[in-house]
Amino acid sequence: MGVYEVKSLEQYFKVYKRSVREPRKFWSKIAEDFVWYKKWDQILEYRLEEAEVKWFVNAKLNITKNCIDRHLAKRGDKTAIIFEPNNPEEPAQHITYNDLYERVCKMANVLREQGIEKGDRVCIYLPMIPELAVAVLACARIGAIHSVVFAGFSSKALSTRIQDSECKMVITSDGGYRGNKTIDLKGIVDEALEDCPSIQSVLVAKRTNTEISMKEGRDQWLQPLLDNVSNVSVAEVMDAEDPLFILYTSGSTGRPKGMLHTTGGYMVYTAYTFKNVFQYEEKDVYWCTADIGWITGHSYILYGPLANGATTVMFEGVPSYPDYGRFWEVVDKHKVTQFYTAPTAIRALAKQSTDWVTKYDLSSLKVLGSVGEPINEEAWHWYNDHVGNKKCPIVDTWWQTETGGIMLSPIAFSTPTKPTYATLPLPGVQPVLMDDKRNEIEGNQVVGSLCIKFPWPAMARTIWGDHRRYKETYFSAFPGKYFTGDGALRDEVGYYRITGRVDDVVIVSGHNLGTAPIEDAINEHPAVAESAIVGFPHEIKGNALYGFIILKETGEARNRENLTREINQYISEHIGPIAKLEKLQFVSGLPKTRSGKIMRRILRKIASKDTSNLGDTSTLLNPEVVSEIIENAV
Ligand code: 6R9
Repeated sequence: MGVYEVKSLEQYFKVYKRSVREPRKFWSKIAEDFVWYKKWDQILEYRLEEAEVKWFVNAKLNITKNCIDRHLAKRGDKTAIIFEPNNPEEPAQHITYNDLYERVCKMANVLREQGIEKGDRVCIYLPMIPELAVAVLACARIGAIHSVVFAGFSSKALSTRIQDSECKMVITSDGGYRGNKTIDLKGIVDEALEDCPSIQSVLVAKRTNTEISMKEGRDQWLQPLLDNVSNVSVAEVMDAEDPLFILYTSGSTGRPKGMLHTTGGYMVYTAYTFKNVFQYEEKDVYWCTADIGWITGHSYILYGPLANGATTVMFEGVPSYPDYGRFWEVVDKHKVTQFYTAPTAIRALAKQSTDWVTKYDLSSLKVLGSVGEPINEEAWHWYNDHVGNKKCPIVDTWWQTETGGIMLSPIAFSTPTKPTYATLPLPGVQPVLMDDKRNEIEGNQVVGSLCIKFPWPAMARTIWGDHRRYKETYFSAFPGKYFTGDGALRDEVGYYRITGRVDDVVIVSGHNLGTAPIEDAINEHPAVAESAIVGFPHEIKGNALYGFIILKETGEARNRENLTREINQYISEHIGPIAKLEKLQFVSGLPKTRSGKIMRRILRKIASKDTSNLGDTSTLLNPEVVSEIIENAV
């Protein structure tokens, strides 16, 4: 990957141009740096109209050879994974590349012994403990397709996902810790499996020592099986296009989509983007706070960092336990150099006193990252000022489960950052903005629907079992292009800013209003902690705006009428009077997905007084706020 490492803005532009002019040569050069059993016959074959893409055609490899084995000679004793437990009193574990090799080989042997073969689907429903990383990599080693389901999902959500991909096995644990809660994971699995005939066996890791029931002939404790297998295991020879994993996206409507990622392109892309965006160096300690149940964890806790021989932190807990200083305590303790988290976490922490931050020594930090949703200006500055001490570039990384890896982002130390902007496409990524008539919008200072017009190696290849849906969802709105579902603006120098999902645009009296900038304006009011704006039908204006607003504790005591007036004043000043709120409701929380995305679909229904069919709210992080919001709706 050394060839196209970016170390300055000038170099970025050079590398980027090359990647567009000769994408095949560009990616083949990068791919040279990996271990292949056999190299490709062709770099790329594609027909985007048909949603068909192949990278590194006929190449053979195993991704775990690249993430583990090849590091052993030079980095065998280097820490691959630092496991930081939920409870700060419990010692952290430093798992070296040698340890990881042994643990993955053993796990791979257990899976084989249990009858798992190449191509079989294995559902992994585990908390953020080392067994999760090991299970994922063990599947990859033997060519089984892992389907990790976030261990905060309900039994219903779990069984839907197991059924959809007809998994043969579930790997779970007796329980999981999350802050001061203990979650009965095995109980949830038992309930889910009442409805999953494809499952033949369940392996159970021990974490909480919770009393659980084991079903005879189906369930087994993992540890005794591991104790009885060899610590070497031959890696399966995989085709570059063999499936590596399925990951379900939270999709706001309809059935969850099982995005399928394949092996070769995904490996090359996640490794290259990790190295460049975060500028990882050999002695660095990198920490991404996501859960491995999300794409961010797949690509940037495990595969990308490990392919680079990095030290990656795996954190079991939550930012608020045992107190709001936990993130910073962990940064200090492990001397974290790159820290990658989500705006929702930043906003929650920014609500607390900065004493939680200043209490710890954060001087090890070099790069800060953001992912998952647009980062509002206020959160960006808080992150920059208080965490980065104005010395760490913030890489605002825009990408999706479907894209497999980061697409738009500053490259640390090269790309000048700009608050709320994901800035420029990474090398190899060709974004375009499209108008409603399906024309590409040229030039700068424009807004449109964000599409990608050329394939990149980590793109999802299909939706498991439903290629037609894949094609319809992503390749039909703008034929021949991948449609992201997001809107974006391109500023005067060509920087991109994601304005939110395209369906978050509300047309009020004929004006297109993105809800994100309005929320930004509102969030600048000192009494406001967070807000969500949706449209609802209005007799005269077509649509009007409904604001759901969470106040900071200090704001609670203030006169609500004055606040309403002031907030509208802020909107007027920042966006214009057209964007004023028709209705405003103060709420204690917003319905969010487990990955921290506001479920606007639900808010839209409430705002439209159509609460008859809210869909499945059980997978929300906080389903209880929904009834509170409905009760007090205006
Ligand atoms: C990686 C991940 C994808 C959607 C995406 C967009 C939003 C993610 C963002 C961002 C603005 C960023 N999103 N990163 N919006 N700025 N830096 O989050 O994948 O869970 O599939 O979500 O998240 O709307 O389309 P996923």
